Amino acid sequence: RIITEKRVEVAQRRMQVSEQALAAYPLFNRAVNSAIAAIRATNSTGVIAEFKRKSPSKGLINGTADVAATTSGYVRAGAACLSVLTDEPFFGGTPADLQAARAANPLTPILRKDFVIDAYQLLEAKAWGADLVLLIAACLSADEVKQLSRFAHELGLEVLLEVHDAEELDRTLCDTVDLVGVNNRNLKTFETSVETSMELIRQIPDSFVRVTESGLHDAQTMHRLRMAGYEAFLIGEAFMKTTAPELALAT
Ligand code: IGP
Repeated sequence: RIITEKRVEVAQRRMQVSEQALAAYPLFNRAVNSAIAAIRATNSTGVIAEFKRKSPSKGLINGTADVAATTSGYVRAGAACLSVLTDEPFFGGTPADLQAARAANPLTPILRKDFVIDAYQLLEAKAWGADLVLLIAACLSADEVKQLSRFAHELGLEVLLEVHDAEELDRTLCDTVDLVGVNNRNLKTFETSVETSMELIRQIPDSFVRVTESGLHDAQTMHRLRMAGYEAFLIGEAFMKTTAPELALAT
């Protein structure tokens, strides 16, 4: 259902803004900030801190947080990388959120968090100031992952491939992705279990930056995941549900 709606959404935006117009955006030719480099830097926390107003599983998480203040607070507190939702129907995100996060954090890598199904969205990501994009194995064929990740690389963007299980990993992992994220959230029940990450780590070569995603909220669990091989931790709700998300990572 999400994919069908995305196709309509992308077709509509493409009619308003052509590929040529995106390529003329001032940020389109900027040098990107490498998420791999930021995550692997000495002293990196490995935290990928997410700006997310609402979600299908939790409903409204935070309706008042300001994207520039929140993301720059994350960075001051040591986030290695930012993730900004641009999906409006399900997550309440907008292209303007990504652009505001970019303007507020010139040196930090930013992930465009959306359901990418079309190369046009990669041009948008570049034009809006993203440094990396998410490809979700559950939404894409192996060929699509390969083609989209190749095109992302041509644009200078890094690629985070998201998987939920061994089947998705076997089917879609290819050497044109840079980071591999294991989503602890079961998309059917919306429940999270870090055991998903613990089980799949063995099957992801350490040449990829291995990321554990969703349901993370305590240092002890993160330590366990780091010992298992995870270099990065994608965290949204635990920060956004507080009254001052810009301070949440520091505390
Ligand atoms: C963050 P959490 O439980 O900390 O808010 O999770 C992130 O992993 C989650 O927002 C997410 C997501 C996605 C959202 C993971 N994959 C794909 C939208 C689409």
